[in-house]
Amino acid sequence: MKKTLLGCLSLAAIAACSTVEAPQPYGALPSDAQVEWQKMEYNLFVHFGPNTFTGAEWGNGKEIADTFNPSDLDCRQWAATAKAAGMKGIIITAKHHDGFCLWPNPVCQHTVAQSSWRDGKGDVLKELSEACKEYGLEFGIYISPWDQNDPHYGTDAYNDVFAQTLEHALGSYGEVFEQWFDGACGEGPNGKKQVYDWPKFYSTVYKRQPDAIIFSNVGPGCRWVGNEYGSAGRTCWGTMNVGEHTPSTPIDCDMLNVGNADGEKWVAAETDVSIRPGWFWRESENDKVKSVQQLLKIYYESVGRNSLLLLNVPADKRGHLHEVDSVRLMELRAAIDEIFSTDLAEGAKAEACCVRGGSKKYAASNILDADYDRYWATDDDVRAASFVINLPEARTFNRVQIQEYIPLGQRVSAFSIEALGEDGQWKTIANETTIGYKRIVHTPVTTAVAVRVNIEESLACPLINGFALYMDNIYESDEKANIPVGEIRPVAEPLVLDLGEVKTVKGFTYAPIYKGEGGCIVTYDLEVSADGTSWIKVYDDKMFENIINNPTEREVIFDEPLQAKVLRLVPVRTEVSAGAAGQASDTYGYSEFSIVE
Ligand code: FUL
Repeated sequence: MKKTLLGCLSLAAIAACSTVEAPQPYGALPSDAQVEWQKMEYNLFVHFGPNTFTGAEWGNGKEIADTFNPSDLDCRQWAATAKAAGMKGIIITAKHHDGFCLWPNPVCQHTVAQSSWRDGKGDVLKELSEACKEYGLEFGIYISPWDQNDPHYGTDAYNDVFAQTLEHALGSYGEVFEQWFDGACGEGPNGKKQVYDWPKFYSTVYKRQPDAIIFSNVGPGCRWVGNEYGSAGRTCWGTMNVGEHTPSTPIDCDMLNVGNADGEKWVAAETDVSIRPGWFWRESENDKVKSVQQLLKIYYESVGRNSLLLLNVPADKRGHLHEVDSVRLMELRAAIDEIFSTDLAEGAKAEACCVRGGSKKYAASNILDADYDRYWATDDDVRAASFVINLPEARTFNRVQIQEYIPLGQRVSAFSIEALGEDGQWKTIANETTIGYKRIVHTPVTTAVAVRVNIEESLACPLINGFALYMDNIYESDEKANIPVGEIRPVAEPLVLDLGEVKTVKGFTYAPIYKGEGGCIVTYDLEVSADGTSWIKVYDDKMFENIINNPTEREVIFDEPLQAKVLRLVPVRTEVSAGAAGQASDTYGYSEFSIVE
């Protein structure tokens, strides 16, 4: 008591001793589980199933159970790799669109139990959940609602089968941190239409896993980022107006990418992207694993933009993460460690234009301490404010990391960063919009003795709990890496490739344009000719699986090599992405149409 009284004698401490009310939460708030989920930052996605053995991106549900036959499944290798890569959890495709279950699902006849793999006694979910426990990783499950095998699909009965499937998968393997609902459905105009019972699915998940984060296009736990190339919006709100949308209704992908200021629900963006062009492993893509440069770009555009990165590394036919991919993950880890190992704001002192009630509890120094739950705050009516980080000496950096205290809501909508040079001049080095859980801003290489962050607009009084400076000498360029440029064409104009002479052709490749601009060819006819006048149809209404969401180059190899002088790729169905669903478009983009010799 005596000590407290003495403390209050100093003027500075008077405010500390008086009660300053804590800031009120603002807008839609994350649950504790959502905050913990966001803190995970970087997780592993593993696509594995019959497609691993057939080379398909989307199976068709007609694969026999024996198709799935890993020669040496080793989930401990996946977990050890994820752990060493710095990831916090693993999500496995327990059931993809082909309907095959990687666990013995009692309500389905198309599972590991019907296969001869390990005499029908194998269980990937069991093995992976145990490996996750052993390595201290969270375990998550992807289950596709779209099912091309289940005989009930397209009828009400399927909703019960699907709910029971969820109940079994989520109730049998201990804690599940995330349930992933894929929104894709490639049935096409004549396909089966399923009216999903989403409320039933959600309640089934929560019954078994009350704290699970449910992923779908629109949450309720977290939302899809709106693309499969690994980029959250430069403006990225954790909140969004979900409105009447369900996970299976078409939705504006730009809205998913950016979210909504003041959005009615907290559904932060999850950035799912594959380390390879496709989601499933195939031999032909062993040399197409993304480079460290490409992965760093993805890291900055997801973790650095208030999103969680879910990086897919597919398991191969052995049931291992392939060595090319695991080496790349370690290279990425080493790069991230090097970039972020030294906080150049170390030893700095923070000051702010204004502190909530003049109270120490909300002082600018909270920005620099390591305690997540201590933050700098201003008075309630403040919408613009700044803080200065005074460095102990001139330091050189090109990354500024800022964190907002999201448990009380995301607030900042515009901010700038200035640097004080050794010449005594302040210079603006960045103008940005949102911060959120974590924002890593790229700036020019800057040498400064102080850095000032000006919160220019905030929906409520700003709350900042983290700041750091880094120097990245590894990432080379902000230019979009390997983005194909091309042409947008009307559907009526097929792609024609004249080889000039008759050649032996093993197959062909088609690449759309980045982001699927102008749409993609989803289904096509392929015709070949030896003279340019008489044509043979090689494929009739064949599909580039998942191309609208993942508009990467596709290689199609014919069953037998063909003799051809001219090839004609005739679009049948062209679509633009509409949140994992497709909407017809009357144009399509292409950046490449070439042969495989
Ligand atoms: C998409 C699916 O169609 C892909 O096959 C993949 O699973 C990806 C993560 O989601 O919508």
